[in-house]
Formats: sequence, structure tokens, C-alpha cells
Amino acid sequence: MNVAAATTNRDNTGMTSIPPNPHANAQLAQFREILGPAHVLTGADAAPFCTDWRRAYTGEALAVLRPASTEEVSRCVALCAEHGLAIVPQSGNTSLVGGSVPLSQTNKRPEVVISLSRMQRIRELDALNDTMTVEAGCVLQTLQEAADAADRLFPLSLAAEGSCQIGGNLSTNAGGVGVLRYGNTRDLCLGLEVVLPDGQIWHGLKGLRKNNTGYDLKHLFIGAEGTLGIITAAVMKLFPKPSASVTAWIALESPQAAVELLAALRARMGDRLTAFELISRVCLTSVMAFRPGTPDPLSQPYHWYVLAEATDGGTQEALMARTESALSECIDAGLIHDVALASSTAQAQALWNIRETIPEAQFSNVKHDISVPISCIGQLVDEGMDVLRQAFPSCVGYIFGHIGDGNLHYNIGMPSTEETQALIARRAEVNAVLYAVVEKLNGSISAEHGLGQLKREEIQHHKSALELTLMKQIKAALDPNARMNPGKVL
Ligand code: FAD
Ligand code: 2HG
Ligand code: ZN
Repeated sequence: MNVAAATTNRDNTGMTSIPPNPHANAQLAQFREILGPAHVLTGADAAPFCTDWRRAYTGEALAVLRPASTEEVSRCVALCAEHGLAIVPQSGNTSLVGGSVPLSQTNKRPEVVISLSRMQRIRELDALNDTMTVEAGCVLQTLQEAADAADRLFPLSLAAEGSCQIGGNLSTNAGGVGVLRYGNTRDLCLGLEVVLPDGQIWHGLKGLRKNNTGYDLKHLFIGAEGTLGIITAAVMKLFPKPSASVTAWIALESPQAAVELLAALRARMGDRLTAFELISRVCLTSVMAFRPGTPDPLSQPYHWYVLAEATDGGTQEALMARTESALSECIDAGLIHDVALASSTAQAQALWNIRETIPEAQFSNVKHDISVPISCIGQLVDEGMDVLRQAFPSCVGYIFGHIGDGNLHYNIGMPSTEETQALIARRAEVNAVLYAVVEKLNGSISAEHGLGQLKREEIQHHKSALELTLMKQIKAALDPNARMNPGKVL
């Protein structure tokens, strides 16, 4: 799905002016010299880069710079260092935590956005090494297509894949629907090329599966949300392309039943189980309302569903037979109420369309992207809703997500738009109630979206003093003048 910016205005932090920068014109002229005038955007041309997808954060930048090569990124970053300008790296701008846009506050240091979107080359696809070396601005879907054309699979998959770019995926260590089988983006990366805050280029583009030569630097930049440097290229892993795929829409009693079903199916199907997504009835009905014509996959309603996918390298018939047999054993064991198996690629796609539409169908609410050990999911859902309903009677849980990874999008709204707006204004209180349960279960307040601006302060209450100190020391070592993506993460 290509995610055009959403149109509703919600918890907007407002647009304010940056303090006068007497050197702005001279600085812009120098950037134009490096990039050419067409690739230094200001004013209205820069505005779309300064607002996030949910229109929850709007900031202001001196300019949006659009380099076409690592060399150009390096020269721009060196110039920023010379002039003390802060830098917001940006890829597809689909961040759900306000990580990819400049700050809105007054008296801040002037910021430039460096957009990687012109760096779209696949530099090399090494089929025998099962790797591709790609530039940071490659759209995720393009990488999936390039792998497919080479008879390989690039397994990272999320609803924003038509817009997000691999540099952003790496910088957020994105998850998505394939983590159960293939891991997070971190697990898919073998090497990186990074422009450091002073403009130096770290050439770490190795396609090695074994390389124990001291600290593995790439892992510092993966998941750093642009606060340590700018990723300009990466070596990503490829996998054998499955030849068979079965998709099932499964109705069940509860999230706890889903966890038990996951264990039962993994025992029967092993690594063939590639996706296992929880979807509540509330989410399904919100998709049906948002996209009229969306069919209800089963003939009667149930409170909870799982969208599961199995793939392997054998025949379609064999995988279907194995899946049917596993599912019927689970029905006999009382784990499943009903199930619809897609009998064509089009039917499978229709089921996945429901799942991928959920973010758009319910984006205006109090978002939570949380994880707990998979075994604690049932408790998280039940206890979480209990305490939330005590504090906010009549609140509605839009609960869905990657239950196979212990990661739920536990979004909280109210029956009407007005009440939901009022709840969003009390977001901190909603967070406090739910995060107490997450904390008790030894979970995380950000499973896959990162911290950005949204959770920058909250995280202080969920990490130990030692963890925060170590993070600050790493930041100070790589970015001593704190010019990389200020106001995010730390
Ligand atoms: P951006 O939003 O542009 O940037 C994200 C962060 O990375 C920012 O902090 C930015 O400064 C930094 N950054 C970007 N590029 C670079 C670079 N080259 N070097 C250094 N720092 C950089 N996320 C998931 O994990 N799983 C999901 O299932 C999922 N589903 C989504 C569905 C929808 C509809 C939407 C809108 C978002 C979803 N997201 C999901 C969130 C988002 O798509 C991911 O965080 C994604 O990885 C961001 O990629 P991007 O290219 O848009 O990065
Ligand atoms: C997803 O899994 C995304 O679809 C979006 O992470 C989460 O809308 C959300 O809260
Ligand atoms: Zn998600």
C-alpha cells in the first residue's frame, strides 16, 4: 500500500517560526551549489516533508535537501557541521512516532531535512550470496519486486511498503508481518554504508554472514532513528522464494486461544508458519466501515480472528493438505471456532487487504505499540482492558497486530469522534494505565515503531538509569554536538 498523508488533523503540535538565521541565504546558496537548485526545497515545496503521515507533528526546516549520492550526502552533512545546523534524516516519512520530521518548538537550532528519496539504486544483486546492496531511498516494495525478479524473497513486509524506504526501515528496525519467520529488519541486514555527523563516510558494505572482528558497528545505526548518522546504503539478505502459500482467516475465542493456537500450529507446521496476525472484531468492523464493500470473511461474527500464512518450497497441494490437517486437529482440540482458507491468490490478497487497511481505518486514537512475552499476551489484553475501562468507562480497544511476535497495537478510542478527541488530549493518563500492565509483564512500550518524539519522554520511565546513561554516552561519542535528529529518542 502506498500511504499518502492522512487528511485529518489531530494532536497537532502546531507550526511555529524558527529564530532568524542571518546566514540562511548564504547557507542555502552553498547547498544549491552541491545539489543544484532543484534539490534544495524551501517554503511550500518543503512543507510536505515537515509533516508526518498522521499529521500529528508539524515542524519547520531551513530547507529540505535531496542528495542523489553518498558523496552528496557527505558534502551536505559536512556543510551542516560547519554551520552548526541540525539534521533530520528522512526516508518515506511514514513514521508513526514523529521521528522523521523537524521539531516545531521556537528557539530551536535551525534544522535541515535530508531526504534520501533520490537514492534509489540497487547497486548489486548477488544471487549466489543471497544478498542485494541497495541505496537507502529504495522503496521497500521495489526491493521485494527486485528480489522476486531474481527468483528470491525479500521478506520484510508492512502495510506502508509502497511508501517506506529501506533506510527508514533500517533506522527504525521495522517489524511487520514476516518477523515470526524471518526476524526484524536488523536480522535482514549484513552491512551498512553510513555518513557520520561530521560528513565522514563509514564504508561497511560487507555481505558476510560471519565477521567477528570486534564491535558490530552496523547495529548501532540500525534502530537509532537517525540520531547517530545517515544510512546511505545497505547489504540486505535474500531468501529462497516460496513456491506454495496458504492463507487462513481463523475465528477464535480470545487472544489467549490465539497464543495456544500459535504453539499448536508451530508444533505441526514448524517454520512454515510465516505470519500470525491478531485482528479484533472491532478492527474488522472499522475496516468494513472505512472501505465499504469489504466482505466479512466468515458467515457469522466472532470477537477475535487470526490471519495466518504458511509458505514453503513444495507443492501447493501438499502445503494445503498439511495446513488443513493441522487446522482440523486444532478445531478438534477446541482452539478454533471457524476458519476460511483462501483458495486463490486473489482471495488471499483480499484477506491481507483487510489486515493492511486497519492502520488507516482507525488512526485517530491513542496508539500503543507494545510487546510482552508471547505467553503473557492473554493477560495483557484482559488485564489491560480491565484497568482501562475502570479509568475510562466505555473506552474501545482497537487491538490487532503481530501476536506471533508478542507485539500488539493496543489502540484506545471512544464510541464517538468527539469523545476520542477528548481521550487523545488525556493520552498521558491512558498511557500510564496501560504501561503499568506492560511494565508488570516485563514488556516494551515500543515494539517496532521506535520512540521518535512521541515516546521520547515516556521512555525515561521504562529504562534503567544505567541503560539511559549508556545510550547518552554512545550518542555523545558519535554525535558530540547533538546535531542528528534532535528531540527524538533521547
Ligand atoms: P521515515 O518515517 O522517513 O523515518 C523513520 C525514522 O528513521 C526517523 O527517525 C528518521 O529520522 C530515520 N531515518 C529515515 N531514513 C534514515 C536514514 N537513511 N538514515 C538514518 N536515519 C533515517 N512499522 C513497523 O515496524 N511495522 C509495521 O507493520 C508498520 N506498519 C505501518 C503501516 C502504516 C500504514 C504506516 C503509515 C506505518 C507503519 N509502520 C510500521 C511505521 C513505519 O512505516 C516504519 O517505521 C518504517 O520503517 C519507516 O520507514 P520510512 O522510510 O517511512 O522512514
Ligand atoms: C501495523 O502493524 C502498523 O499495521 C500500524 O504497525 C499500527 O496503526 C497502528 O497502530
Ligand atoms: Zn505493526
